[in-house]
This record gives sequence, C-alpha cells and structure tokens, in this order.
Amino acid sequence: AAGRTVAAVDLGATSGRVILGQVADGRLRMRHIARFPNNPVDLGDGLHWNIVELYRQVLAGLATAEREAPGEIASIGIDSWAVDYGLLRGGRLLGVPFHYRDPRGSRAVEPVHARVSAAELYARNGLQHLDFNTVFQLAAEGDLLSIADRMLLIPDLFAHWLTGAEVAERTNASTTGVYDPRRRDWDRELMAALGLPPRILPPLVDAGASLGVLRGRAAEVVGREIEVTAVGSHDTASAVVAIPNPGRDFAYISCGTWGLVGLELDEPVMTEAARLANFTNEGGVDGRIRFLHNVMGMWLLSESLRHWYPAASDAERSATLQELLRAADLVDAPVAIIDVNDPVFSPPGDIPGRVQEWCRAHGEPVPSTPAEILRTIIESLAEAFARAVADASRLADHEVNVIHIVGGGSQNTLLCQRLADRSGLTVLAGPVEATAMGNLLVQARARGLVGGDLAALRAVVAASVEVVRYVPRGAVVVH
Ligand code: LFR
Repeated sequence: AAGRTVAAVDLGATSGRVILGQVADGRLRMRHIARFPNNPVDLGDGLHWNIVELYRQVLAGLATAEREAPGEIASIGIDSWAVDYGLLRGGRLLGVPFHYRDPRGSRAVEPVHARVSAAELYARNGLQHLDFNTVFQLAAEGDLLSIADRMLLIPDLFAHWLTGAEVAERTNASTTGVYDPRRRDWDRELMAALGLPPRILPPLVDAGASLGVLRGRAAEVVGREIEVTAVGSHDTASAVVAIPNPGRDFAYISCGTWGLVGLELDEPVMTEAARLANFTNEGGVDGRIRFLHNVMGMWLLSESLRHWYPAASDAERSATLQELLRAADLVDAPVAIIDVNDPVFSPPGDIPGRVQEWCRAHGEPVPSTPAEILRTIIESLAEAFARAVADASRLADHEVNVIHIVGGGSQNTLLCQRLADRSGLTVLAGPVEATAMGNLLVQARARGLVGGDLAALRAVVAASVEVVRYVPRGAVVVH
C-alpha cells in the first residue's frame, strides 16, 4: 500500500540496522533491509565513533529500502545510543564525535562536582551518575566548545545531515545531564554554572514531530524526498514503547549492549535514596519517565567473545556463543557473583581476564574455562537485574508483577531463566527488535497509520510477536 510503510534506522553500539514496518490488522509487520557493524576507532586522542561510515551505511540502507518498496515509505525515524554528540559551527561538524567508552568524561567528574555537587546535580537533572554523561564530556571538551554554536546528539546529528534540521528530541536530551525532567526543558542555568555555553543547546522537540524532508544529496542517494519524523531517539526510549504489555505493573529490561532495568512512571523520583541507588529519570515517549538503572549488559558477553575470537565474524561469534552457552548451562562448579557494574569492565579489552582477576581479588571462586566464565557473567547479570527490579519497585513504591525483557538479551534462555529464579517473578522475553518496533510505531502514529496511546501501541506489539514465558523455579530469591 503506497505511503503506509515507515523506516526505522536503529543504531546500536555494536551494529546498526534499517528496518521497514507496516501496521495492518492491528499488527506490525517488519522487513529487515540492512544491517552493518559499528566499529569504533581510536584516533590517538581517544576512542571515536566512525560516524561518517555509519552515515554512509544509513544512506545506503535507506536507498535499498526505497528500491525494495518504491514510493511506499512515508517516513524515516532515527534512534541510537544516548549521551554522545557532535559539535557544530555554522552547520558543519567540528571534530569526530567521541565514544562514551573513552575515559575523557571521568577526568571531568571532579572539576564538575567541585562547581556543582553530585547531590545538587541530581536534584536538578535526576540522572544516575555515569562518568560518560554528556555533561562530563562537555566539561572535558576544551577549546572546541568556544567555537561551537551547536551540540547535536547522535540521532539528531543524522537528522541534521538528512534534512538540515537542528533540534534535540526530548527523550535523548534527557540523558545529557543538562536537562530538567520536571520542566521538560534544558537547564541553561546549570550549563552557565558549569562554564558551558548555553547557546549550543538546540530547540527541543517531542517524538512524533516532523523534522522535514531529505535534502539535496541525501534525497538523491536515497532516491526521493522522504519525510523524517522524530521518534524516541534514545534507543532505550523506543524499546520501552514496545514492551508488549498494556498495563502498568511491569518492570522492563531493555537488554542489548547495556541492560537498562526499571519502570515507567508518570513523575520523576528524585529522592536521595534514588540518587544513592543510582537510578535515573530519563524521558520517555508521551511524557513518561523511564526510572531505570544501567547494568553492564550483553557487553560482557560480546566483548569476551571478541577477546577469544578476534578474527571471527559477527555471525561466527554468535554461533560460538550459542555453543558456549549450552556448556555454561551445564557448569556445576560453584559460581561467583561479580559486580558487573565495576568500572573495570567498562573499557574494551580482555573481559575474561578481568572477570578472573575480580574473583581472585574478592576471594570468590575463579572460573577457568570459557563456559565457567560465561556462567559467572550470566549469573551475575541475572542477580544485578533482579536486584535492580526490586530496588526500582521499592524506590518508586510501584508494584511489579512481571518482568519484560526485550532486545538481543531476551534470546539468552539461560539468562532469562536465571532472572526468573533470582527475582522470583515471571519473566516474559521478547520482542528482540523492541527498539525498531518502538521507532516504527511512533512514526506510524505520527503519520496517522495507527492510533492511540502507549497502551494501544503496546497492544499492537503484543499482537505481533511471540513472547516466551519463564517461571521461577524457586531456587534463589533475592527480595
Ligand atoms: C543503550 C544506551 C543506554 C545508555 C547507553 C550509552 O544502548 O542508549 O540507554 O545509557 O546506551 O549511551
């Protein structure tokens, strides 16, 4: 049907994809068009995103989509990981955007806290402390800031290249640390108090807003002047749109590179207890609050596989991971529970070695085989997820009856079962492509192709996918 298809560009920290979607008979049908790796590059001054290559891949993917569905695409929406940004002057990019795993943000934490204490920061932005939050990266920026006239977060930067728009979509703006979740506006006073130039903050827009049509070369390469629509441009915000549950008594885990564990709320919870538990109040689609905590996530598995099999392709590594997971399931030696959020696990490199080192240093049983190491990681993730769900429920005084796990991690059956066991709650796994689904549905709604509130969009997701149920075996209960 002409004009009833929408295109999602979903950029993750390890790969990007272009997916077409169409809503018919209350269901969302998806067609995978392109998938490409996202490999960061160290340029000597630190770790960067290969942003131009990613943009080239996005254009190529959209061109393929237009060829496969000529004239059908009504809209394009872009989401990506949060926090990172490009600086511009006069519409041109200054320097290559840094990767949040570059340690430069850590160096700015003390100087920032010397001006505005951690407690005051939280009282203003409600954001969990992560060394890479935009506010710390900006504080580490140096000279470039004095000549920049704009900061665009990654999805907004792509929208800018595609259409010329210079705006910030709110869900992602809420991850910067210079955004006030109660006023739903930038905190310009905080910027000024930190010596950061408020002029670089672009006008805010909500998911669903039109950003204009493909311009110039972008339109030529893709083949047509297609409209670009703002979606929940923070990938986690899009993923939460696609939780297949129209109710409110669920916790969710958006499990990809990171495991984002939390609740959807109507109002932020910015108490001292929430700050100390490092819970964040990020902005959701339709003005909701994503009250959640970052847990290290599948990064620990994918980076371990990369360390063991440096020359393997992504496909080979994921086949090997499946084999190793079967072996991990059978491990019956005592398994250590490591603190998966220990900062030692954050930089790329020898994760298995660091897991062993951590166990040794903490007097825990040291895993030796790859299967034992994976089992340690999975049990520890399941434990951290279960704890974060219990913490969220307690801190927000919000009842949780079920945990939805979505994203790539929802395919990890061992993880899902151990999460059910450790939380004592039913775990519903899927959809895998929650982020793309949330992206597509918000566009479809903006284009009048589907109606309703979040509950209605979630009912579409529930009707479109198979969800796998894991019930607790009553072994370990953490709360
Ligand atoms: C997940 C995610 C998280 C964010 C992290 C860094 O992809 O967007 O929500 O904390 O990446 O941007």
